[in-house]
Amino acid sequence: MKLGRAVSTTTAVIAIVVIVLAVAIIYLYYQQIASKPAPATSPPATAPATTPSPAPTGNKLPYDASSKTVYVTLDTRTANYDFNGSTKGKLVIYIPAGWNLVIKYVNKDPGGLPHSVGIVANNTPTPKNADLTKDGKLIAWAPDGKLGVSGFKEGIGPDETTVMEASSIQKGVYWIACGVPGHGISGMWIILVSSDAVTEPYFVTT
Ligand SMILES: [Cu+2]
Repeated sequence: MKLGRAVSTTTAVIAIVVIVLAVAIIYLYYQQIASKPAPATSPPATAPATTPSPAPTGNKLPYDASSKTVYVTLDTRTANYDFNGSTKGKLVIYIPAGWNLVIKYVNKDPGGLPHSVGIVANNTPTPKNADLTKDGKLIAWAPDGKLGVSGFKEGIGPDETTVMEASSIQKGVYWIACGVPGHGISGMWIILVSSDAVTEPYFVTT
């Protein structure tokens, strides 16, 4: 009886020790898991989608600050009524308010059409008339020569060059357009912005 009880007691003690150890091991095991950093459940934070793009600085245009004059060279290089490859307002020229603008225009139209260049204080967002002088006030144009406004409508032939000079362009938004009948309404116009917010002339294409 005594021996049996002793064995039984020893067994019980061993069992308790085993249980305690088991509990301790399990406890330590879960402690270890808990101490590990939580796995990432989402990708690292990236720049928010709403981050604004840097403001377009545009492409600088040559100018002379002392005479407040901006110099632009335009051409027609396709048979699609373009200025420097752009049509329908997709080229925008920005100049400081009140400055002068000199445009050298070269007609390289491979289709051989005559073209001109002029600044129109437009009263409609896009050309509505084949005759652009009916869509606003023409404030400068070339060729002029002795032709007057008819120079704007007749234009220059292929491979010819003309120079337009506009003085003290008041702040506003204008078209730079071809005055040969039907060309403006076909897309041959870009945009000129004269603004107090502009300190150095530049252009953007869209
Ligand atoms: Cu034209």
